[in-house]
Amino acid sequence: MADTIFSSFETVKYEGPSSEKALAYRWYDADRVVLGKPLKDHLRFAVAYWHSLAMQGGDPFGGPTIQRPWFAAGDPIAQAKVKADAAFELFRVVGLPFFCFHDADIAPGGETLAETLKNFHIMVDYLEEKLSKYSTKLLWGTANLFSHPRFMAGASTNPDPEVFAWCAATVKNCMDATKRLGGSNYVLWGGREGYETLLNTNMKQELDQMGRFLTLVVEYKHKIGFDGQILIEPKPKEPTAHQYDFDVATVYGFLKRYGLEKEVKVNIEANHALLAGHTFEHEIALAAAHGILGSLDVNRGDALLGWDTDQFPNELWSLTLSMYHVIKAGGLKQGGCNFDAKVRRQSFTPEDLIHAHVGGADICARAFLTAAKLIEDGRYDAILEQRYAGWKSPEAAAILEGKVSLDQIEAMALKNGINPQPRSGKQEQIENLLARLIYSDTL
Ligand code: XLS
Ligand code: NI
Ligand code: NI
Repeated sequence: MADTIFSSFETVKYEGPSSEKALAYRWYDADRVVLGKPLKDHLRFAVAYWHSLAMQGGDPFGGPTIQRPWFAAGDPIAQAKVKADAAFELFRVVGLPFFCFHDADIAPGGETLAETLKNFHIMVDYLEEKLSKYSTKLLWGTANLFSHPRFMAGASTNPDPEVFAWCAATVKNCMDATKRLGGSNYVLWGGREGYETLLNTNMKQELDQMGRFLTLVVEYKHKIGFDGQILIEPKPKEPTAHQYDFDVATVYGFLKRYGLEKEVKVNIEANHALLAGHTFEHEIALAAAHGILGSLDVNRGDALLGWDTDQFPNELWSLTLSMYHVIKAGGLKQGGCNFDAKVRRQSFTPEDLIHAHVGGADICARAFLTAAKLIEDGRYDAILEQRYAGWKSPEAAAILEGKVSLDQIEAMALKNGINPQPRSGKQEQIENLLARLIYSDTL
């Protein structure tokens, strides 16, 4: 096997909470059985190819800070193979079971569509070979329909039908590749699906284009017998002021509008939730309520900055509540937890990337264990149950079942002489209960 910048690192192991070793898992005990199955099957962690292998550390004020052998000049396909060799070694080192990629992360673009697809196919073959030699699997594939200038006015929402066609051809190939590589999901993040100014935008036309595109994707999924989930990743604000897939609620409305709510779910990203003015747990709970919870991009933002900083997660409170709602929704199933997170531009060593993933997986595992404990403990669920207990009465249940009309409810209310009394929402009591569990070291 080719030597890579990660080859000298041992695979990071679980050593338990008391371990002092920096590169060891303290909470992520992959084989520990919780709620009936191993932690690794609940969390299904994935490394993001773009942030870990393709990102060079540039920001609006400065160029690349991250030097990797595959960024040096050379034959682009040969370099893409060096990158893939390193990628699979990184997956081995961090010991996480999945990865995710965009077409543009794994293969260089070409001058034409045909050349771009040719490069892509060469690299998909190469990845297929890698997958046969390593235990890593593919969580999801996706297409980068936002970086190249051809997408500046949109991908499927572009005023130019040739761009729509380019995107259709690209997504078709990415779906074929995802199926071939055994992927569990196919993700669509509409990076350029939005607008900068309404002055040059026909919003209805663009939404209809996006609806048609997604319908084509769903039809093609069935045509090729891909049994993975199709997922939309909501995000507000970035890159355009008005993103069409703003948040879970907006995406659900869009899916309903185009009759796709049974076919498409969501990939929810923590920092996108915050940018939309929500919390991660809000977005997860809402997706679960609509039956469209698909997968998670776990990361964090910086409250002081307010853009998509894509940092590795390290905050326990919100993550624990997020995991609680995941468990309550029946788990992530074919989805997983993708580290859509990047190291900071000063963290340019290969070792920095390993520390990042170790910390990320540990905090998520700890959050999951705490959420499972919270559920087993039962006191929190009992408070919630109690709060809504009134709806269990036959009269109240009949209302929800649509068996009574507005005037019948009025008659019932008068007959019963109802006189509703205020009741405590018990917020502080719940917060204290959660705090004791979340910050306890015995899990
Ligand atoms: C960008 C998105 C992107 C998607 C995949 O903000 O999070 O990384 O996850 O295209
Ligand atoms: Ni993001
Ligand atoms: Ni993402």
